[in-house]
Amino acid sequence: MSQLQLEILQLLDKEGEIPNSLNNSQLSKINPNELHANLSSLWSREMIKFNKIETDHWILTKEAEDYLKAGATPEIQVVDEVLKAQLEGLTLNDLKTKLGSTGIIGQGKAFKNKWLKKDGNKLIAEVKELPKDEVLIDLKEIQKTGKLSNKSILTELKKRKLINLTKIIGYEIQKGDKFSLEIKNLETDITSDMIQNGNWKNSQFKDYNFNSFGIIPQSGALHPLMKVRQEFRDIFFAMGFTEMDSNQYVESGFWNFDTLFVPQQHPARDLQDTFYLKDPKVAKEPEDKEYWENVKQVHQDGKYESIGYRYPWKSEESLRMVLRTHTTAISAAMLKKLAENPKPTRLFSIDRVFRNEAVDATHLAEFHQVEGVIAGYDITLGDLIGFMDDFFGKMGVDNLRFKAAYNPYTEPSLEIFAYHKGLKKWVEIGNSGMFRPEMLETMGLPKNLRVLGWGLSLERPTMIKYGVSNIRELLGHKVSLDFIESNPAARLDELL
Ligand code: FB9
Repeated sequence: MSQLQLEILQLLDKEGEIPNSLNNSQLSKINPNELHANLSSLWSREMIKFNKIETDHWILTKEAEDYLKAGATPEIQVVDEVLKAQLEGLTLNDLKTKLGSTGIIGQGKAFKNKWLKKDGNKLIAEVKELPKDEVLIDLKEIQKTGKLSNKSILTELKKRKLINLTKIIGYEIQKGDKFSLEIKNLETDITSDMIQNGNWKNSQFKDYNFNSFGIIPQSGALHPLMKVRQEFRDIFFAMGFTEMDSNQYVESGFWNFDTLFVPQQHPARDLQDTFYLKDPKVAKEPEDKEYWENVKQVHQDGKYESIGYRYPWKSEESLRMVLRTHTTAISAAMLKKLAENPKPTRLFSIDRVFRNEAVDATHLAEFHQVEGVIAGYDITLGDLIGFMDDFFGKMGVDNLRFKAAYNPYTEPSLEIFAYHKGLKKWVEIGNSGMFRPEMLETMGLPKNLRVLGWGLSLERPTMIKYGVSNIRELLGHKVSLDFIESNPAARLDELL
């Protein structure tokens, strides 16, 4: 038994009960955690019963303590200086010289209390004598007792960041059914020796606590992004999609842009949007020379009933190596392969992409793109819209809206919107479109095998799902491992 446990039992024996440990001279000095541990030990032997009492307790901030040290609030110090200089008058600069930042803080409050007025650049007292420093008196009361009866003053002082609310924990303690001033050694485990030598008969065993939780085993934890990625993968698989092999982060400009009919002067290809590699700087030309020529022709002169962009297409621009800016580069390679054996197909990928753009609380230079493509004979924009309803419907997001948009590789293109109940506004949840013939027919796909595609990011839904406001809480070196291990997840549809 600890000395503290003995003191608690002796206090109970003498006084019958302890209404609040905070009011007890001995117990009020004990660290709350130590007190709670000792009470729990005695409670587990049914020697005592106890309840936690939480009391609001206000404490002063550093600024408020500085006011007490100065002996007056800034507003009183300001009025005092103005009254002292009443004859020659005091300017704001004089005040700043005399009181520094205290003068700035104080004169605002003094004006608000109508203790001062301005006459040109001079400060004039509206009072004949120094007012009572009510705020200082209240701060002294709070410092002494931790409370103040006037709730509106408490609110005002909290707003001025002069006080903060804490909780102090006390305990009401009574005698338990097995109260005693001594603790019999309770056995916790029966052993084979006790059974053999019969000692078990005169031993007292601690009750088995069926409510205690087992020790949580140390284990790994999936990153929230990987959990949401798996949710999307399950949806794609359930809808008949095959996952693309997307682990190639470096692409040539040819596969990242030219195959997608993105013209070589498109702003997306500028340095401020795309990461270009120094080594290797350029790619080898694709083996399929016919395809290479087709792409060049459709950009430069037009082909497949398209007038193209009519600019001098440069092979060196096309061979520059980039960090892929979208997983649509992979989709292009897979659709080119599909041209060898064209048939209705559903493909998806969820992987990292890189954009050389300004970073902020919700955007980094890389993110995970979720992308789906569906090849089907004579499918239309209506099929795309209907499929988006199905796809997002599977994560509980209904009632979508669509807005005409532009992508170099899809026409028509649509931005996808859903209504966010929390923000009470429509939010963009993705982008989509019908891939252009200049891309598909150039690959050798049959004219009537149309392909729709859509994409969204993995980070945005994950941030919504886990209530993350800054993407750095989710990705990067500042991520808290506790967050990774213990984040409670909510369904996406509960939050949109
Ligand atoms: O993810 C986005 N928003 C989003 C997604 C889901 C969500 O919650 C889930 C439904 C429950 C909430 C929000 N966006 C796309 C929209 C915006 O966040 C946008 O500001 C950021 N976009 C990224 C690109 O920005 C540089 C998100 C990313 C994006 C945009 C377009 C595509 C992919 C990712 C695409 C595409 C595409 C189009 C046609 C054919 C193939 C691919």
